[in-house]
Amino acid sequence: MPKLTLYFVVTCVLAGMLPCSVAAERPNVLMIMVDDLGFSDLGCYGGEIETPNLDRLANGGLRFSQFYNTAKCHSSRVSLLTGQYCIAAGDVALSHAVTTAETLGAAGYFTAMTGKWHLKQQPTNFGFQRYFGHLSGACNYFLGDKTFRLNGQPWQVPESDFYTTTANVDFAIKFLNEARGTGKPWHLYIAFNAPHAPLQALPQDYAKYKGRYREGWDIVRERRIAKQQRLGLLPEGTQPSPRPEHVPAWDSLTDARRRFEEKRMTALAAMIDRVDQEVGRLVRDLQQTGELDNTLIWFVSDNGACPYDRRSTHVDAEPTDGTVSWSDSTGWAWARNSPFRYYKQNQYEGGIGTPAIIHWPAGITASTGSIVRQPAHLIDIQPTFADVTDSPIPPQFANRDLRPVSGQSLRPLFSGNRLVRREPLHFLFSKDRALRDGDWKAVSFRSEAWELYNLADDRTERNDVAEDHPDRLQEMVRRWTQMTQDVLHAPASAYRPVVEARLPHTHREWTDFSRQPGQNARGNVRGRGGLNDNTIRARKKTTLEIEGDTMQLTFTGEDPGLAFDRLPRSIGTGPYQLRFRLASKAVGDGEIYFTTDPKTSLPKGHRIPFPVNRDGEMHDYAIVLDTHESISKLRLDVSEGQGTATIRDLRLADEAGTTVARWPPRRGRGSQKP
Ligand SMILES: [Ca+2]
Repeated sequence: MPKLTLYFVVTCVLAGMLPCSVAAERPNVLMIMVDDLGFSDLGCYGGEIETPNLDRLANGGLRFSQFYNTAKCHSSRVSLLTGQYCIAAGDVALSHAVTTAETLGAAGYFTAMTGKWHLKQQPTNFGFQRYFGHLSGACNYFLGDKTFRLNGQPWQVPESDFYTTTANVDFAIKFLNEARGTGKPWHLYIAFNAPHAPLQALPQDYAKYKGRYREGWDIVRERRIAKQQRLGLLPEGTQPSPRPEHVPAWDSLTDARRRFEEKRMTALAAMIDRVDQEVGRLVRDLQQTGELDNTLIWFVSDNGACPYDRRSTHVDAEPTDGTVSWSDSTGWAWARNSPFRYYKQNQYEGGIGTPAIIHWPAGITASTGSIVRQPAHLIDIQPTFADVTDSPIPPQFANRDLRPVSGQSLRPLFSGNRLVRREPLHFLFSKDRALRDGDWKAVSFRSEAWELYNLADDRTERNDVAEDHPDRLQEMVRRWTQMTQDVLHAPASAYRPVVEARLPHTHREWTDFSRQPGQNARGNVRGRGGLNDNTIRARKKTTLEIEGDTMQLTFTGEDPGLAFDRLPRSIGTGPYQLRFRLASKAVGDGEIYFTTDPKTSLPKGHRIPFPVNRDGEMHDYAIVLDTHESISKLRLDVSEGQGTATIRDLRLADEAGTTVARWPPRRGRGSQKP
């Protein structure tokens, strides 16, 4: 072997290409990310969907039982590419980070990407020398959209014979052939959009799964859990989470609902099967070119199965061309995240737990087909790539103010060793929060009261032990808050104290099974509200900090304000008065928007301008909202541009002056001031 290396060095020096001696030994790196795949969807994770190619990679490599993503599309992509938590990296702008393509590219790799980008600019602005795909978060699988690009230029989607999952691998193989011509090792990142909504499958794939989901989600979930137990995926004695209140028993559904739900899962299975077929096609290409042995293949999902049931058209048809477009089903999302609780966006295990497969015959010495049971996270990918390809992550980069990488190289796991985690794993997406520290996990549903679980014997988060371990929880919340500030550099609104929990948890975009199939249009369904229903949303260019009953607002540009997207049912019907105290040091007057029609998006609807006293002193306001219907959405803008304002005692009163809603709500258990 040393002789061979020497021969390469000599040849390369003579040819004037010194780096190729290293290149001959460094692995190729293939990163595959799928979109909204449930923890149990793959065969090797308990699923009945046929995924022989991915199963083969797992059996010839390693499979993780505790690999984490960030529970959402764009934030997972940021962490995968940068080794950092999303907000720390500069979010979609990646302004505080370098990507895997930039790191490996600087070390002599040929870099390419296909599929969904979902961040600012284009992959070709972040080190990918080749790119084919869509910049958008989702698109029609057959018709595409206007965001398709090929190597930085707009690309016209063909009018027929197009399907994104297949096109991604067509271009991947084309780019690999180019890479081979350069003699460099390569780094390819494929970001499949499947099985993200719209649920649309190739006819032959859909036909394969027809009739397989007639028994419904209760039975499918039971079978998946039984298979997971056979596979030894989770510790013996793991109890599956029970069916939540918001998912009805399959047997209780109407015939029309069952017909539609069966077809939705048929489409999802077909889309996932197609991903597996395309991965198989790519792996065969690596086999034929002799590259499979020294290619590190890494497969993950960006988040758990999606429960958001926003809009479906043509529910009586089959979704096998671009004219039919269906959204996800909360019932199937529950079954697909077996045995865990909750979904995409939630930081429970059902949201952040992903199948994760690593395959690298030349580099993995741990027993093939074994299960890695230590926690790992997308932030570990970039450090691992840097480690195994000898491509140091640069400490500085032109025009970017880099922040430290939080992930750690997982290379010790490749040889069956333990990884010593330097700090807890931090989770935050929008209002959903969690911290994983050793076996302990603190988690909050949409900034409602913190819960505490010991995952060593309760991976499925069934037994909240917050009341048994108040000191531990308080310390974990303190640590979460400190990391949110010091590691993520998140705005204060991201770590404002949690509020009291409203149980059972609900979300207005989960399937409303009392409606006809297809009638779950976004925003149609209201949550169960109480007096303290709280969904204040700081609009763009607005930062909101809450202290007691005081809301402190900072405006950084035009058109700032507060939105109330989910008003409690208890508000009854109008007319109402919106009452508040306001001290303004910002420019311009105020306006209120409201609508009584849930389908209407503000600022459409009613508008009420009002003058604002801008002397910085507290003044009382009472503005009449003249309607005899029930308001569904409200927006309060107290300024037209930059400045600061303080709002106190904000409440909605009925005609008699009785308060029917107030903001902000009371604080709940586990509140922790930074
Ligand atoms: Ca996703």
